[in-house]
Amino acid sequence: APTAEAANAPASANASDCEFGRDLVAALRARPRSISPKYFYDAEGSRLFDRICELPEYYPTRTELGILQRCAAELAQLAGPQAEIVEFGAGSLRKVRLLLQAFDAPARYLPIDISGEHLRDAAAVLRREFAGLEVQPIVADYTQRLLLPQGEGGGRRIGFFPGSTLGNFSPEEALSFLRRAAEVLQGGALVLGADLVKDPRVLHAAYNDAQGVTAAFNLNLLARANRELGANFELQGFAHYAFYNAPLQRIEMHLVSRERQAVTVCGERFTVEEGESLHTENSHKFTVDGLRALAMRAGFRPGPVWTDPQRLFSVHWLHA
Ligand code: AVI
Repeated sequence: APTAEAANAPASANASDCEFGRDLVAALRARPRSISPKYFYDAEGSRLFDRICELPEYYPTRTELGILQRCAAELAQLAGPQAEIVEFGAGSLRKVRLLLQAFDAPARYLPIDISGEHLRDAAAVLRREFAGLEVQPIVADYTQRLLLPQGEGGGRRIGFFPGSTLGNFSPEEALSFLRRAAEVLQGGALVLGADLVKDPRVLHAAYNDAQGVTAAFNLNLLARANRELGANFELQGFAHYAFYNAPLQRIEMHLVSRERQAVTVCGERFTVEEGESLHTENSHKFTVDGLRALAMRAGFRPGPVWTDPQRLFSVHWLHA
């Protein structure tokens, strides 16, 4: 017989049905409230992120592309012939293309991504563009332990993790990701992009763009909950709030309630007070030395580092 609790449960949505529902309900119950930034990236969120990368204020994408263009020949030298490139995430065709073009007869490209659709598209484009390159997409969560297929050629295995996505992890998550990466890349290296600590005004502008694309990206989390979980968030009732937390060297993004309001998610009703926040993202910024020290703790031997003339962003070669 159903328990009293089960009998009272709403017929429509059930938090335990999906990870997003479960995590959002847990976030709304907790104090302070926070949720993983991975939930930004549904189709709409990924489209908004692509627009962020083109914004005049969002310097990381442009700057990293410029650095990669300038250091590609040196990366190719370090990698040697017939290297295998393992990309953690497959969101940056433009960036990996620079490596594939510069490397000496790259043998294989293994993009790892949670979205199979994203991977298929990326793989098809690169197969057409690079005849002779074996493209082997892997549908997996690269933050978990990975088993990669054995390399067949004699080349080195080179990991690629651009965009400073490492900065979206907590320090503990970053360390354990790097530890696992060092294991799977043993004998090869990791090419890692890391955004640098800088004038807070530059950072503030990058996450508070004039066109409001970053605000829409942040608010899309609530829109997504309305679409997927049957939640009833009033988007106008929440403000995008992003600031640089200097002691912790990170941009924090929050959604702050403009008024006292009630919301129902997965059949559970929550009250959100005026001024209360849901913490949606951290974007840690690094110093070159700090990043190298972190990489060493994870088992890498730091190699050359490249930056842009304004020292906004850095690209690291880390021997595994
Ligand atoms: C994906 N990641 C590195 C971006 C960042 O800058 O932390 C996500 C982002 N959030 C707001 N704007 C961009």
